Amino acid sequence: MIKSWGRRSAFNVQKVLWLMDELTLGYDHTELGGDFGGLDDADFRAMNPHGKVPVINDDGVVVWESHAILRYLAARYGEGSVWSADPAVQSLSDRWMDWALSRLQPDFMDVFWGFYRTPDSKRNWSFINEAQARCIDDFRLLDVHLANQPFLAGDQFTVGDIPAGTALFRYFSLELEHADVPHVQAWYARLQERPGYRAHVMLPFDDMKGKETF
Ligand SMILES: N[C@@H](CCC(=O)N[C@@H](CS)C(=O)NCC(=O)O)C(=O)O
Repeated sequence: MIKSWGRRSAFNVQKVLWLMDELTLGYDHTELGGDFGGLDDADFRAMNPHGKVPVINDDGVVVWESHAILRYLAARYGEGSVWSADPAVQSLSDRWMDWALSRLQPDFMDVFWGFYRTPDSKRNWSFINEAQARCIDDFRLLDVHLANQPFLAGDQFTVGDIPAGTALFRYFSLELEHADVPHVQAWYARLQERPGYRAHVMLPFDDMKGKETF
């Protein structure tokens, strides 16, 4: 059985747990990091020298970095459903995974940390507003793409929907002005129909409000 580590409140951990549900994989999950601690334990560092979650161990194959884990699991267990063996087809997912990691996620994290995880009295509104504007641009770009197809790689849900999709719940939950993006909203509604999304991504996060540490 696959073993996985990481606090369930962590955005990057949620991506992995959601995919494992999509693939109906059995797994044994241990909460680690944040208030659970354990990131500096020798056993954990031996698996991931960076001391970050998520990490998985699939019958001796240890993988860290959330998108490396997504690709490993999808390629091993999801060919024909969330993964394609055809590099051209798979690239339709891959580009959105990499875009989410390099663009959307940092932009949204600036909003999330700057606004939600910073106590009111310490908020830097010019920083938040600037990050907000970047997020709105990102979501508008997604909106144009999703105007012609229900999922990021085409007609079917794939692993490519997971990274950007994970950002939607917290983004649309924040009491801030949001981008007017009907096609992204429709995609968000489609994702909410998926049990793995509801179970692992749509989790209350109010305990993080004003909390400046992991
Ligand atoms: N790029 C890495 C980032 C890993 C990362 O920064 N993980 C955070 C949680 S999202 C972490 O371990 N933080 C320390 C903690 O939770 O205590 C990935 O995608 O896996």
